Amino acid sequence: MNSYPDRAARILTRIDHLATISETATGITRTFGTPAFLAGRELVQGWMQAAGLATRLDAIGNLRGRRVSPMPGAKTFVIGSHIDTVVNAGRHDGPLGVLLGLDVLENLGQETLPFHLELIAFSDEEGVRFHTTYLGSKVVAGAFDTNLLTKADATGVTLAQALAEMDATVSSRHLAAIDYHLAADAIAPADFLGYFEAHIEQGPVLWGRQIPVAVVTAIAGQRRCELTFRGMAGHAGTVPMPMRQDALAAAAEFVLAAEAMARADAHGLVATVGKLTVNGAASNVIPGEVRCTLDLRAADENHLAAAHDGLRITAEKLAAARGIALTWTPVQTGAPVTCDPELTDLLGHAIRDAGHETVALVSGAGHDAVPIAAVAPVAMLFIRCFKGISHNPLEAVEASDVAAALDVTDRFFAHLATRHAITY
Ligand code: HGY
Ligand code: MN
Ligand code: MN
Repeated sequence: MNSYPDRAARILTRIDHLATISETATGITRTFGTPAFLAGRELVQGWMQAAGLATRLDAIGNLRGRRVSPMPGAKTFVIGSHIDTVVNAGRHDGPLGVLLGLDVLENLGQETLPFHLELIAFSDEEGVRFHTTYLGSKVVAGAFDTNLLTKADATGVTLAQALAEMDATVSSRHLAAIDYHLAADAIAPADFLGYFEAHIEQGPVLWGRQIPVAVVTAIAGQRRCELTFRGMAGHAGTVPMPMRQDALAAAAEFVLAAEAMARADAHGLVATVGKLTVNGAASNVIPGEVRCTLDLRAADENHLAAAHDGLRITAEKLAAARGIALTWTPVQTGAPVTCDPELTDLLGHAIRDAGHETVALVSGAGHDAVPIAAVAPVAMLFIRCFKGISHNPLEAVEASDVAAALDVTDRFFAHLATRHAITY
């Protein structure tokens, strides 16, 4: 068997190779369905096929490789993460979980598993292009809303058109029945034994405590909204201040109100305005229309709902006081998710066996485990990352932490195989 340091080194070499593929001349950006995304997926598919996995691309563009069990009645256990990225991304967010999963499959040897083991590289977890996350894992979970097929990206291309463009081999007949194919790509709950995802923590706890890995007990809920502030464009030199309906000043007041509310919160609420666009922007024009996003997260659903509703009231009041019309559009609502206690306990057991302290964390970041948790037990392993930095080119991991994660994951699947071998 290859040593954990050697296996970790090869994973990181592959991550570096994948990171050279981007939509942009500098940095890493591979959003759903773009040529760079397709090239990156093709690279990973080649590695999966070289490992002897039978691979396929499903109707939403997920890359899937399966190790079939000969056991009668075997169910499917999925290991995976995503291969799409945010803009100017780090290189580990997603690919580390996919390539660690591939390495675990490659090093399983010839032993017979009592379940099918399917590696999935999900096609769209970040939701950058179509502003709705988990497209890939929602299909696998049987939770894909076909109304999303009409969602358009910034250039007006719909998701359905993007799917047609992504895979030239897809026939018009296939597209005509895309609803059927998307539904057929789900793993039925009765056959879905469970899901495991390894992912960088994307937070500062493990870095601060100098611990390589942690179990994830829950994933925070999310509220994503789009806001439009409509005032009155005007001449920057002639309109007296009291007469202005400055949409950008209103949006700026909202951004600071959202930040102040989250800073004052005692239950871990976080609020982010990640995108803000001034329509018709010019230095000598009073902004007439501004659009921005809002991303709210909290571990408790009621607390999240109360924060969302409270902030919306604040926004409406500050807009009215400025003579600004506000449109508040919910984009995505995701309830908090609890990881499966049994699987998580098994993972904690594997961490202790590997000689590490068992730390339990709640994830502020969303993951493909979120939609899957509705139909199957999920477990997640966090891996320490440099100062907790993510969604940033500075994202980095230590090879020794990847080696530790491999050791833990091998043990986790050994425990899982033992447990399910008994039940057959
Ligand atoms: O936004 C998130 O939580 C994740 O990176 N999709
Ligand atoms: Mn991720
Ligand atoms: Mn991410």
